[in-house]
Amino acid sequence: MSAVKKDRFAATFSRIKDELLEFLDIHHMPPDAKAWFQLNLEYNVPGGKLNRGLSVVDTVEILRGRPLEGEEYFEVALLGWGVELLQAFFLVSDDLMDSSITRRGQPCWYRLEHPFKVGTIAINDAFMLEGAIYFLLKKHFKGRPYYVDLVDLFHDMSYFTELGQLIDLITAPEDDVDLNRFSSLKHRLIVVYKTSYYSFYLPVALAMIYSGISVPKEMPGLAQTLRFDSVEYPTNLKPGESPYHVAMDILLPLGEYFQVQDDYLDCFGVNIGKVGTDILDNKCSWVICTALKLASPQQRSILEANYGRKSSEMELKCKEVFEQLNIRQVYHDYEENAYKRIGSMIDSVREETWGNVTFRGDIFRSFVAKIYKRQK
Ligand code: DMA
Ligand code: MG
Ligand code: MG
Ligand code: MG
Repeated sequence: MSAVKKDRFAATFSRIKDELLEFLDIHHMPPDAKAWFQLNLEYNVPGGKLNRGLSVVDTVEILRGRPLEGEEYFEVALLGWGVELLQAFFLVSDDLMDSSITRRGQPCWYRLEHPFKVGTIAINDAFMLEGAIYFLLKKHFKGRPYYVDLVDLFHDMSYFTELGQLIDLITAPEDDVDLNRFSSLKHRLIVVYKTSYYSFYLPVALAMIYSGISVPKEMPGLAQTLRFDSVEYPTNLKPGESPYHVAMDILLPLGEYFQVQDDYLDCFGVNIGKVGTDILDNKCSWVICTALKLASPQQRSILEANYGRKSSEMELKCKEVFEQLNIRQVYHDYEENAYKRIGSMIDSVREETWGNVTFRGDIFRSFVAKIYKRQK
């Protein structure tokens, strides 16, 4: 991805931050509160890959067929920062719930000791990151015809993500390992809800709403091509009811592929900016679901005895079984397959023009290019 594009997007953060902090001044918040929120924003919002935020800008530019400039660029970037704020809200809470150690190459926010001890105040900090989204939307978009569509979309995507986090967490109880709970279908349900909606569909749908593509009476709730009773995918797109339906049909499976990468890197990645915790946390990850399909009864009992226990020796035992089962190779095959399958869905997208914007498959190609063969 072009570093210039990322730098241009990143440069708009200081104005976003200033607008958020100004609100605390207006409300007579004391200097220590302002300093706390400022660090919360600086520590948790801009330090990632920024793919989600950049995708909003990229998508509007592809729809319009021209680069964005000036205030128009800022408005679209602001929607992108909305997605990044939502991501920060989810990550701060996710790290607490997953007992994670590091994130983006630094200690997780809840573990911060200096300049102040964060601990469980991180819960309120997460809520404030979420609140910041709606403050910004109101400030910049209230009164526009599509304001309520933007707000609704952020609310819906948040709720779906929370459903996903719920099933992720209750499928991974701390003191009750039962590998029978895990399956590839369960995995799909978890990852589509906890990751695909907010990471993939949200940025594109925001860009479409902003660009004036009319919102159908019923926004899609679930991709028509995605099934939860079979791991097979239909190979061709059914004609979508609206471009929003087409987008969801492609982006939910793409998000599933992205989360499979995240699960793989949790176990096998090096320098991914975070320490993997899925084995210790008893998570229904792609790695364990795949291993269970291939394991002999003996290998399965090693996994039964060592998965989901808070011990790094036991974690290593699980990794040994994963190596014996050649999970790395299975992953590379999965990736090639997913890449081809999603590519052919994108090829079948029909171009459609709405006033001065054209909905086309290139929107999705830029997403695939951002994640194919990613190492972190
Ligand atoms: C990611 O799940 C989902 C959300 C909503 C943050 P995860 O725990 O696998 O993410 P990570 O590996 O980044 O902790
Ligand atoms: Mg996590
Ligand atoms: Mg998690
Ligand atoms: Mg993970």
